[in-house]
Amino acid sequence: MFRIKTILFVTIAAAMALAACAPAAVATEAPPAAKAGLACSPNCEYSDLVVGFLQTGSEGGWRAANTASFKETATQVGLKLKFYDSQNDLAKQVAGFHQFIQDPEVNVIVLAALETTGWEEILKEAQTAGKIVVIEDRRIDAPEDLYVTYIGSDFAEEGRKGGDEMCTLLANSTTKNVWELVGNVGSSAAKDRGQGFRETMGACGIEITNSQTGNWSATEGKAVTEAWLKASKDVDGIFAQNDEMGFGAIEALKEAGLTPGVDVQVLTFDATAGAFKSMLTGELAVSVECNPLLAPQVYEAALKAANGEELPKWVPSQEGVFRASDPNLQTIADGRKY
Ligand code: GYE
Repeated sequence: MFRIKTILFVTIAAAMALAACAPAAVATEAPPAAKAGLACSPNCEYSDLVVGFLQTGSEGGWRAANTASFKETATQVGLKLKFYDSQNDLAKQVAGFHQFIQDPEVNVIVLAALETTGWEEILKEAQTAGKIVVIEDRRIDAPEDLYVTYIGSDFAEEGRKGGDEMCTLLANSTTKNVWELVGNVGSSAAKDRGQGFRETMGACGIEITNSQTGNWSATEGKAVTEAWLKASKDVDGIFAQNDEMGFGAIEALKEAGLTPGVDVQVLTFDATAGAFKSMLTGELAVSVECNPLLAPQVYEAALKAANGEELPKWVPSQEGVFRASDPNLQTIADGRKY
């Protein structure tokens, strides 16, 4: 909360200074949207939407697929997309949010939140400015009446699935020591996957004996695992909160003379193409799917809101679990879009 409040104050001050010098001519034709839909309601079409998308930044295969989904679908449906790369920096994401609130052309704002907390005030500002706000990918802790809907995964359920899968993987292991590679601290994906895994891991006596953020990256995932391996090789499973950190851990295990899939079971989340490649070698044991192709549902929700329709506050994604032990894995991999 304090982080975003400070950032907000600085940003508003900067924005006011900026607004003072911005040419009034910037104002374009799109009128600010009414609370219950846009001015074109109830006959709004995708061509009436100008979407400001606040992406987190670029982390790995999942994020690249998510970004591509927004850019490609915008072209397909014929809406104007203003893409903002927050470079995994919360201050930049807040500044971008402000920029879109002040942009008269933008009538829809889509947020993939870097952190769950601190969004209430800026959401109120967006609402006052008549912007339609849709939350995608990561949930936030804010009153639901401040945004149209959240479209994204049940990360806690993914975590619970992960705990169940790790129990199966370690069924014949006398010890069940698991190391956790966490996503960016403060994000809902990281918090909820960790909480969900801890809800089900107890069923088979798993213990998390190391836990640290690898910030969704293969490089950091490898470095963190290397440091742990220098201290001890007493590990039976790696719970990596995304594919990339899992790939890094696999490299570290091999360089330490351990065989992933034999000595240590590695489980990840996302199930990107890279995960299938690694599962087909047997190095990665399981990947719990998280669907990045969310743009069609997000744009559809924005259009419905533009036409004054009420929407359910959460549209959870449909997702599965993929295992190296699956005899049809190659066929499944051949049919994947990301
Ligand atoms: O698991 C990870 C990405 O928010 C679900 O963010 C997303 C996560 C995904 O960096 O790979």
